[in-house]
Amino acid sequence: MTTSDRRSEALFRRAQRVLVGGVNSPVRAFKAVGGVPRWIARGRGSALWDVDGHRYVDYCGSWGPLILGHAHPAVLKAVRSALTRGASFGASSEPELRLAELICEALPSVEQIRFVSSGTESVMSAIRLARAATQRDIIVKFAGCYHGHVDSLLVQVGSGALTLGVPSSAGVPHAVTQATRVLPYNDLTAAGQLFQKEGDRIAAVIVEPVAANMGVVPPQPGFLEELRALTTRHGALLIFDEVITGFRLGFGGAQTQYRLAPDLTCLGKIIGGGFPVGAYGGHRTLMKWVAPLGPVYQAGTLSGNPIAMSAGLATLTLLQRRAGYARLEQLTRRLVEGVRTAAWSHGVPIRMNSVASFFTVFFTQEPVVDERTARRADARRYARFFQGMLKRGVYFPPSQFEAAFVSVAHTEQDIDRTIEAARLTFAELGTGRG
Ligand code: KE4
Repeated sequence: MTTSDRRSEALFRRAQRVLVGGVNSPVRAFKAVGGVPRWIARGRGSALWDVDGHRYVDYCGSWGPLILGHAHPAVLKAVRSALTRGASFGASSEPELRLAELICEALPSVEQIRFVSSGTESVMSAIRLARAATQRDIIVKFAGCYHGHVDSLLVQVGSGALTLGVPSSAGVPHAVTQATRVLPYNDLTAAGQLFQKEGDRIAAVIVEPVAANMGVVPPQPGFLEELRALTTRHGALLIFDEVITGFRLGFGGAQTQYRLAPDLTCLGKIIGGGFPVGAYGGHRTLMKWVAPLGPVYQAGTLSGNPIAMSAGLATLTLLQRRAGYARLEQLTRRLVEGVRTAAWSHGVPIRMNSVASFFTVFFTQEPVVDERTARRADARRYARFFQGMLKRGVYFPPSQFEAAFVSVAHTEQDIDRTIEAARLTFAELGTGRG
């Protein structure tokens, strides 16, 4: 720790007395990258300032919600105005209706939605709905995909039977994961074999249409299309977890980008503009199973909270009007190319997977197409890269297995500065000093 991290270090030490691990979400503890987790004083646009006064170009973006950047004036204005009318009513108010209408207009497969307060809640609810609507139990997920801390999805492949899920977290009974199957991402052979064996018992397949939680791993051509065909053929539902890709991969999300219609869509992050939010939705014939219309119970004190709804509405309205996606993707492409060139010119082999405005720098020479190849990347070298960038004023996600995000607030200068920081960091890594 340098003296310049003194306040972060002091706050982190104090926090460990009253907050588990000093954090409210594990990845923030910097265990994967080491060093002192930076405590943030404020953010604006593409910049973060920590409590020791350091400024960073931010590519963590609060893990995805801040596609407009920090403290966007339009979001601040909407939230300030909403706050003057009260924070929460436990009753319906117009912002939730207007945001629902905007989302249903943007996503062709979504006729009705239900707001909740996190991505985890949206996934948990969608799974319960899928099981009820199909009267089946088995849920299929993909290794390396993360869908929130839903008990039945905190699984890894069990030994022996290739697809049987076994708990990957303490506190999750085996009984809860017995109806979960785990397949390799991008592996249609394995998917076909599982459906051949158990297709008539599968309630749903849930997939990140572009995986981002093993680092960014795009779907290979035909992967999503075949999942759609398999689920349709066997009477199972297809759930797109678009908590990250929703309104990130263009205004219509991955389902519009890939021209596919999932049966259910899970959303979060961007639709709340940085406030606690989640949503799940689909065709009204499916959604009618959910209380108060149907027998699937799901509820939430702060679901549809007017402040979060107002922030989401301001965010999506601005995205819809300005459609800054082309510029976002151009900036991201330039950044990815610049970082890749910097690495290879210093003899540091990396692979960069990027889609739209999110990407991952993998420290490996082989293509990263699933969790197995992602896990072969050198996470220790990523940690040194992370620290090298951090000391040069660039804040990447503190884990090799996460996505970095560009926002509409990022400037050409930010990109140039990031590429220069990468060049200096790779020079260090190339000599083994970093
Ligand atoms: P939340 O419950 O954290 O709002 O959303 C869960 C979730 C669901 N689906 C996908 C595809 C997700 O990426 C997430 C959460 N993403 C992580 C980062 N990859 C959140 C960061 C954290 O856990 O601190």
